[in-house]
Amino acid sequence: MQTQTHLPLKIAKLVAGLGLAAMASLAMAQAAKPNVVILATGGTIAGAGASALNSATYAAAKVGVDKLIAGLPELATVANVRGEQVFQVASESLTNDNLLTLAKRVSALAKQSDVDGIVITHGTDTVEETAYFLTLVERTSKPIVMVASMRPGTALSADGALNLFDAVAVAGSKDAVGKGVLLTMNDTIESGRDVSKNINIKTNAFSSQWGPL
Ligand code: DAS
Repeated sequence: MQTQTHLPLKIAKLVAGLGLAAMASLAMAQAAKPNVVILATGGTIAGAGASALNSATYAAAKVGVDKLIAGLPELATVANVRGEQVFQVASESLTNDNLLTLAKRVSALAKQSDVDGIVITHGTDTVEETAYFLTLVERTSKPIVMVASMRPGTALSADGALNLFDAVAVAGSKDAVGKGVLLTMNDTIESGRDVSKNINIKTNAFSSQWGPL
């Protein structure tokens, strides 16, 4: 026969059961989403300035990758995301050693079964060179998506957040498998092999003679 003293225990068991069910459904939801690693190297996409009205005066490579991810909770709707700060520099300062370090980290991650795609945040000044270099040396069909921005996150109409969201969505997409190194900027996906920076004052700075993919 049940007594009232058993009721709290019953409720506790029920709550524990619901908790486990919630944890199980959370785990299933996470398993359904691709795992994307963001390798951060600096650039304007990690830049910060004193005035929202001045998008041209700022310091590049100031905001860490964890802060970039925390500032964009929408990323969790398209992928399970984690970040690694590989460097924190303006891309004109990247050295050949830096490029080798980055390429080795990309290769190592691409071999991991728990990584579906890789995003690399980068400065715009040399992102086309890095994208071309990675095109030559990486041997994986997993998406490798470069991303940059023309305005720091502190500026009005900053373009980094959307570019980063697009990069993560592309890196986690099965449609991007086997497409080589890519660059997402300004609502477009470009081939990392062919893309160039063609203007330095607009958010549509990157294009290739073949057009976007
Ligand atoms: N100096 C640039 C760089 O880091 C800024 C940019 O990202 O546009 O490449």
